[in-house]
Amino acid sequence: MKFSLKNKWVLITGASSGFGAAAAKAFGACGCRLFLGARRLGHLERVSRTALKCGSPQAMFHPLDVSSTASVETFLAWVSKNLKGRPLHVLVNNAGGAVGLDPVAKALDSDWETMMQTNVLGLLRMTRAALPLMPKDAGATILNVGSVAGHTAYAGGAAYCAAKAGERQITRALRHELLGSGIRISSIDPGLAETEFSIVRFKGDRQRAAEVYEGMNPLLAVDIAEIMVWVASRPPHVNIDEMLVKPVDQAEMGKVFRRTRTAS
Ligand code: NDP
Ligand code: 8X3
Repeated sequence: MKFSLKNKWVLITGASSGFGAAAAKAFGACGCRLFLGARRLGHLERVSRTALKCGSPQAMFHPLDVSSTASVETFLAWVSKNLKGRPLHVLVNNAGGAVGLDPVAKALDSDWETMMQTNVLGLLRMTRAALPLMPKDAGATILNVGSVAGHTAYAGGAAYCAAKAGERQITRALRHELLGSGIRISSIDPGLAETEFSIVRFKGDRQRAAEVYEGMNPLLAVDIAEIMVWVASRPPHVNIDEMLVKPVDQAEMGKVFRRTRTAS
């Protein structure tokens, strides 16, 4: 039997764009009440309005920088105040991404540090701070966003692949730690998806970012958002441990089918 998400409280990190913004819409459409966090408040405000239009009874937002323990704690104190003792049912640890595609020999400390701070430490901090608010009964869910990069490795991806492999291992460790609590935990690991991901990776170079998806059909943010909702709405005794989701046009990392341009 499907688990009803109606009126359940859902916290989404990285809700200002991409998968996080699409998740706000998708959970909102299920009647969920939302806590949205990211650094860009203007974007969060727009996402909140859209989620309300989609059917969310409440879509609140607050600044969040997952790379700062103080910011995470302030954010969770705000969540706790607004929950007023009610439980947080779903935590979506989505904030993160890649910065740079340089080989180790040339890469910058600052890029490595950002990737570890967001994808790894941010996820740990958020989970530690949110767990006390999650019900110790059936149906609560933690959804961690991993990547195909956590399953393989590619040149220029050392730190990002390590970070997403870290996410996968953290999810697995938590699966042990949460045993008996009723709290479910999943890693959703997408392949190429056209969001702001590549624009961020290439530090604003939109041309280079667009080339990543040229001639192929990438995943869309909504594809992953729908999967998140599906995972969280399984019957409470079902835990989807890991999901590797790639576009049909991507067989492996770096092995992508691209249609040649037809002359017009
Ligand atoms: P986007 O760049 O569109 O979204 C990234 C989100 O993370 C933004 O909302 C951004 O918000 C937020 N974020 C980044 N750093 C921080 C921070 N320090 N504190 C809080 N929020 C932060 O990319 P995606 O939607 O694609 O990325 C979402 C997740 O999916 C990431 O973890 C990424 O690694 C992963 N992923 C992406 C894939 C892809 O191909 N697109 C494939 C596999 C995994 P803001 O800047 O406003 O803070
Ligand atoms: C994002 C997918 O292929 O750029 O996690 O590493 S990839």
